[in-house]
Amino acid sequence: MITLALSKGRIFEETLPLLRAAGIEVLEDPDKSRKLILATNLDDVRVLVVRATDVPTYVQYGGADLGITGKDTLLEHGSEGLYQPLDLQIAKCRISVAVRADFDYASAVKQGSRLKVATKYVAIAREFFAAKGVHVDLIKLYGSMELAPLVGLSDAIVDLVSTGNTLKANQLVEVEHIMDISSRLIVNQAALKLKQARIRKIIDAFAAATSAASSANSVLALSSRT
Ligand code: PRT
Ligand code: MG
Repeated sequence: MITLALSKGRIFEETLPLLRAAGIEVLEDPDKSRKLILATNLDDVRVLVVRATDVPTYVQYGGADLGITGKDTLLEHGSEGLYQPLDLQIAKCRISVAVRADFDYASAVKQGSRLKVATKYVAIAREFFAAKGVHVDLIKLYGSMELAPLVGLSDAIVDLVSTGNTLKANQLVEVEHIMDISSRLIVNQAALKLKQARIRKIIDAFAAATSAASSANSVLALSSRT
């Protein structure tokens, strides 16, 4: 049996075409079913539906053989025991620093004052500000980071940005781009040894589908320029 851990929402949606390319069809829609283990068209492949932040944990401890997780989640969790063969180029976004439009971030950073930063990404934020030599007080939140500067909980947030609409709707502005984010395929290292042939086949099919999608995208980009 091959077990793949996925989170509901954007990663699930964007993974379906890759699974299809590997000949795998998930038989139930996780938004309609309450089941946490979903069958596929293949008797020896099943999908676990877990919280996005729990995907690396399931794969690390062998609850799942493979998983798909954002680079953001992986960096926060750490990648011990995990083999990362592929950047799937899905669920793309960036991780940024944002502040209230009326907050003078440049001076706050220059003056060496302590910056209060609210984030779910404590490890990423700590490393980023340490490299800049900026002193920060980190406040751990689990969601809706955008609220923190609005009510004075923090001066800044470190959060994911995709269209920028959430920041705009809350009168926040992006002041630093920390890094680009996309989702990665992760594999349990012991499972890779024990079930090598089967897992290799899935990795290869995902790799082929990912490179086909990226060349289709570059053709689109070229044709939209003419
Ligand atoms: O929702 P839940 O608490 O269960 O978990 P989660 O929020 O970690 O899961 P999910 O499904 O929302 O995100 C899973 C992964 O998708 C993340 O770990 C990222 O790798 C990736 N991803 C890509 C994003 C976004 N784009 C994104 N825009 N995850 C979250 N967002 C949020 C962001 O946090 C912000 O609140 O969307 C908002 C900003 O979007 P824009 O378009 O308004 O800029
Ligand atoms: Mg979410």
